[in-house]
Amino acid sequence: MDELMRVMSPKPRNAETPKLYLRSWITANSVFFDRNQGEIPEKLIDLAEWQLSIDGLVETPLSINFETLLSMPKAIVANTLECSGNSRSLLEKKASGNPWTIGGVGNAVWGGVWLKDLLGKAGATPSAKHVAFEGYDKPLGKSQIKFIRSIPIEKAMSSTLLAYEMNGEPLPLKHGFPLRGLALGWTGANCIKWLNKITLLSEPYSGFYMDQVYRIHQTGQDPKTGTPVTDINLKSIITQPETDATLPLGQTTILGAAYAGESNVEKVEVSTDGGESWQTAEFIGPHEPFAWRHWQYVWNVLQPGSHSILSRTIDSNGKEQPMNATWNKHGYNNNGVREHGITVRVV
Ligand SMILES: Nc1nc2c(c(=O)[nH]1)N[C@H]1C(S)=C(S)[C@@H](COP(=O)(O)O)O[C@H]1N2
Ligand SMILES: [Mo]
Repeated sequence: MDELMRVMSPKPRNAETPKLYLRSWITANSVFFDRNQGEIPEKLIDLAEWQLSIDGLVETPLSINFETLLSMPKAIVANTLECSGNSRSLLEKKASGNPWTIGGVGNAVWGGVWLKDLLGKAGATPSAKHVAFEGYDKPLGKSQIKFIRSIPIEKAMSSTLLAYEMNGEPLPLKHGFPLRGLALGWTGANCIKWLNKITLLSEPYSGFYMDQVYRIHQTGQDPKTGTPVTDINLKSIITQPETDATLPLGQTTILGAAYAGESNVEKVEVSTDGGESWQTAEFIGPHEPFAWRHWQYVWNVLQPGSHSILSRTIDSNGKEQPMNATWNKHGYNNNGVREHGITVRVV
């Protein structure tokens, strides 16, 4: 098969979506970014054998089969998923991890069941404060550490979907077939693929993927003392033109997307003079909670030469996208306006 993605590592497979495919509101399953710590299972698991267990601090431990899941009320929601490390390579100071540009993000319409409906069946006990998720993918490397992470029970009960469908199709193998967690508006690390085990705990799950990584911390700081990555930071990206493109004089359409995790994108502004002046962009396409908003700005360029284009967004709470990102050791949550600027040459 032709490779449409920008592959950063083949095993584990880590690949980002090229800008071209970020121009559509729905990111097609075939070009949706791939982020894996372990091995993508070799083939689709037999649904007759698959089970999801729910135990720990519950009144009734459960084992749910796929048929039962399908018989439960189905929810369909749009949700933009972004890897915590997305845009890391755009930081001025290098940070460790996969060198994502802007393509570690995508938007899909997911179908599944609300986690709260399942937790309702199992009955969370009052001491249950965190919900841990585990998938059946095999870890890679010597350490053999499984990708297990937990989220607070409030998030689990309010806005977490267990998805078995992605853009109207069964969840593709590499995106977690047959079931994945989706903490809506939260970064990818909170959305466990190949999900088959849920455990209710009295405190956050403790393990490598909770304590050593996915925390905002500085060099020399104990990662454990850092803040865990949760909801996606307010951010806008430019998807057209390409960086360093050569453009003719006259009208050029600048395209992009803006997203705000659990918040609502209110406004996007564009600068074509490196941030001296700003114009309001026009929204295009759907507007759904937890999903990005696409925008355009028609720029009438009268001057040949090099131009610096920036975009910035504001959410409904009046929060502004920062001009520069806050650096941290793993380069998580890079949402800087300057870091996401592009340069074009007009002739
Ligand atoms: N079981 C499992 N779930 C996982 C991961 C993983 O390696 N194993 N990677 C996580 C990370 S860091 C991200 S960003 C998303 C990526 O989801 P995608 O590959 O469907 O885009 O899956 C998350 N869920
Ligand atoms: Mo991620």
